[in-house]
Amino acid sequence: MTKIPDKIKTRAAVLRKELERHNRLYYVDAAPEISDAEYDRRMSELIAIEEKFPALKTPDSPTQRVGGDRVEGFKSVTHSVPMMSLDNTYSPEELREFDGRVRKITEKITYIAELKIDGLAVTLRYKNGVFETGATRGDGVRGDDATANLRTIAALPLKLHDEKFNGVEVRGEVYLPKKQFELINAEREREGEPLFANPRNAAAGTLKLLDPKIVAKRRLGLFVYTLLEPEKYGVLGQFEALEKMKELGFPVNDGYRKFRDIEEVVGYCALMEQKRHNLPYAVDGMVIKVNELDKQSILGVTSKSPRWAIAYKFKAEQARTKLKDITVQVGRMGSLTPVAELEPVQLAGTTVKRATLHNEDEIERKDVRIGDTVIVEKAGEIIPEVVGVVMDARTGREKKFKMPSECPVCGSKVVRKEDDAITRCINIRCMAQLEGRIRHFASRDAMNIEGMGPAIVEQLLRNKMIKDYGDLYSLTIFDVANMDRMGQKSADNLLNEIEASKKRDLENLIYALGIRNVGQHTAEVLAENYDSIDALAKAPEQELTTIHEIGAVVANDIVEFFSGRENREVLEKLRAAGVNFKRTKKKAAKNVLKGKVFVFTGEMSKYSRGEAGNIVKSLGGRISSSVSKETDYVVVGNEPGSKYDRAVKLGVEILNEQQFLDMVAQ
Ligand code: 3BA
Repeated sequence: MTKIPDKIKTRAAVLRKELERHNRLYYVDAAPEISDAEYDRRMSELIAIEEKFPALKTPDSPTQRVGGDRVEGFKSVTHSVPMMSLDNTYSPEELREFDGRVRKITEKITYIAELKIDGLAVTLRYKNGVFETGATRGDGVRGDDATANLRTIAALPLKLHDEKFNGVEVRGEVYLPKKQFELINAEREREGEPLFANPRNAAAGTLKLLDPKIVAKRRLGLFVYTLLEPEKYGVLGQFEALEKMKELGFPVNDGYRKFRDIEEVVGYCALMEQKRHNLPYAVDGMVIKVNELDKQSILGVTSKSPRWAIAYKFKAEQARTKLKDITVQVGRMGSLTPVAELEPVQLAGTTVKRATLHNEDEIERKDVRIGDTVIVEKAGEIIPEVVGVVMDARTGREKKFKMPSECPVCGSKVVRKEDDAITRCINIRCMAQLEGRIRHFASRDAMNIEGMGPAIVEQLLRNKMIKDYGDLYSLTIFDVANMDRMGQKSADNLLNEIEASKKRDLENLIYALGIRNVGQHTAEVLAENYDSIDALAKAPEQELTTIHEIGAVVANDIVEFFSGRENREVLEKLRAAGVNFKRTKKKAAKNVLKGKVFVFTGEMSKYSRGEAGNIVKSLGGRISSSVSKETDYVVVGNEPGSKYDRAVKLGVEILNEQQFLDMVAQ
């Protein structure tokens, strides 16, 4: 029996208590104090300790929680058979060419035409008729384990109708119904979060969420279309495979049809192209497959896609309408975007009144003028685009557009740098930017000031109650209670939220500052390398670039940010208000791997790369993707790649999985 060092016992106890508290804050109080990434990091650390000293694995440990499920993270999994991709075609002519290629190699075939669901490919495994694991396609060879999130999909059978086939694997598409997509985007708009461009991105984003409870609320859908090891079921073709999967209880989209002739396929594609807008989910084309399995094997595969299948992509839907005016929108980073104000027109099931014109050069290139009749297009995206002008409809009375020389929001001079297509307002006190900056500061992964919605920020700025985010901390109950539609209780809540935000972690504050090119991940890296805002503000550019993952551009942006007089003033306001500028002590104390560079190669049995990486980072170490003289350790799992050879050659210390686990557990 290994003796457990006291240090480890204490650490495990502290982690357990902390994790339980954060779990409660997250699920019960809906008021998390740390980011999901930070939570995962602490959880990984506890898991690592418990693996090393199983005696510490008590039934009440948060690692043993079932249902909480945030434990899982996203392990990477290697697919049993690689998930291929599909070649695309865009015209009936290309479909006929596909048919020609197929018939040159084999004959007496039939085709199955299926709807091409605009979603995310997944693979699902069942053991003894029970859903076991599911993963996303990833790069085709390896994907992310998404079991907990997939389990929330109502259409996904947890138990099959027939249990006699042990080891069933099917593949299909997870999608977000159009209606859900609109609801989610409407909510994101209210919260001031960036919108999803299309249902596919929204589905992908949803499957990546850490909390299956939120995933469940999004109501994802599922259709399957591939049955692996079909011979096991005695099916001879794709048609029978689809029928078999239905029998087993899987959701199969009923748009599939069998045809003998490519002309029939072309006709069916044209029909569905018309009908697709009546469907409750997005369909971006058709998939045409040779039905017979023996013929499929004869046709074989190329390096990335089967020769027996092809996708036929629908054209983006277009409409013709009149361009009444061109207005200019100022984005939250100061970019000026020309927007087409249109005579309302029906397009892909919605009314379109505005469309983007991207930038000055695009307007020039397409020669778009005010008063033109234009073609607008919507390719599954939410923001339609002006793709061209109907030149025949031109009268000569149309007016050319000129980009304003002043910002339409603040009136200060705008600049367009050479080799930049975008015109920008560079006044950091510009309302358009200010609103964005403050909303960003208050957002969930930054200072997480709940209740600081767009309407509130807009009012604070309009009434000149704040000039920057530093002023948020001097708001009084009188200021807040006097705002429109603000009761005493919500005023109290908002002030409490602002007060609570003073205790956020260093990484949240760094992210909240809105330094150009410093996203959440970079902010984390910086917080791991510097103890405080002051240390970061003093860091020379040269030193910053030596940090792994911080490049020259980011280093420059950071130095520039902290050298700006106005920014410094705002920082002083934050300091005076008592906002936490320092990394919490605990984190500093566990920097046992400080400065050590790790490279992973091969597969480990206990952790995915991401998890192992998080452990290293949580202990102050760094991860690199390639072996060099600067590498301190190469951790070698099963089937290591060339990195192993390189480590041997360079004489870098090599650890096996157990040695690595021992190292991180001490
Ligand atoms: N059928 C997507 N791939 C599909 C199995 C092949 C295939 C798709 C399909 C390769 C859809 C590529 C990713 C992948 C499973 C690999 C469909 C759809 N068939 N109906 C021929 O509806 N989007 N996508 N998925 N294996």
